[in-house]
Amino acid sequence: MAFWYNEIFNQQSRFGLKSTAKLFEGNSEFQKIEVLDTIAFGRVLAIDEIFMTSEKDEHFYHEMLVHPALTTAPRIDRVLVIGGGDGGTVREVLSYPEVQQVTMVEIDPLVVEVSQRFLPTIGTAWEDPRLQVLYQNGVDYVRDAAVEPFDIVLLDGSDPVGPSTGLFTEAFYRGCHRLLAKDGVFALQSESPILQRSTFLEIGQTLSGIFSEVHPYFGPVPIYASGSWSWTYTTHSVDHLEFDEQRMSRTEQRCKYYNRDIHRAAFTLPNDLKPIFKNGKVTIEDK
Ligand code: SPD
Repeated sequence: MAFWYNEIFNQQSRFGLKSTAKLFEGNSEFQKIEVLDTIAFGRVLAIDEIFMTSEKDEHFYHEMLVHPALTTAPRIDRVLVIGGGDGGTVREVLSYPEVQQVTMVEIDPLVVEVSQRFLPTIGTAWEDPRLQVLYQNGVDYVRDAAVEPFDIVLLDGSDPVGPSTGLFTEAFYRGCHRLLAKDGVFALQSESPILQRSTFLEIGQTLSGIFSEVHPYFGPVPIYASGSWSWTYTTHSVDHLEFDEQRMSRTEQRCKYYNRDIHRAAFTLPNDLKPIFKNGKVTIEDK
């Protein structure tokens, strides 16, 4: 018997998916993990009753998190991914032959185990020898790891509740900055610019105290609150609109959503954000 599975957001809105089966439900030491079979989006991963990813819309989120940074950074040899336990982000990163090493730091082994079992079309790069998966809290890793700098740091976490709360703090962003090469790019998911506007703005404001340039960008993720999502690209020196032509032309041929026109359009600011994000600087008077 089909049933509705709802994500209730801040007790203010809800998004429901008609589901035909619950394929998995379990609790790790950190969170509740579920996999549903849904009519509209195929298999869906939910954590603490928040939609994380689905077979049919995951490409919007993963392509947009990864490719703006990887098509523009001067070097992409070493990449750090914090979170991303479903495997979609590292799959996109490892599509670049230039990438030599990817370190993925995921707090919850059960997310990876469940994703490998139930979402094999999302995590298709688990066996890539360039990938190292560490099960550790990302906050501790970026504070303590004694490693060579990374060319790219990507944050693929959940909303700022439960184990992800620490991923929205200045201390965490400073840790990412510590591990990033001087001419590197840090890109992160930065919540809905509509329903989580104050979180989205706070992320930009905090990053602007650490990095020289902060550029939010936007796109659809149909199963997330409001469907309208943001990511933020932050750097000291990289031009976010200047492509490595070879990387871009290969990437836009293989992606379902991302291409150079989407890239440019995604960084276009709506009128109400123009006074806040000017030339990579952030000025917030009223959230
Ligand atoms: N509102 C949900 C935000 C989740 C962002 N990360 C999802 C993980 C996909 N790899």
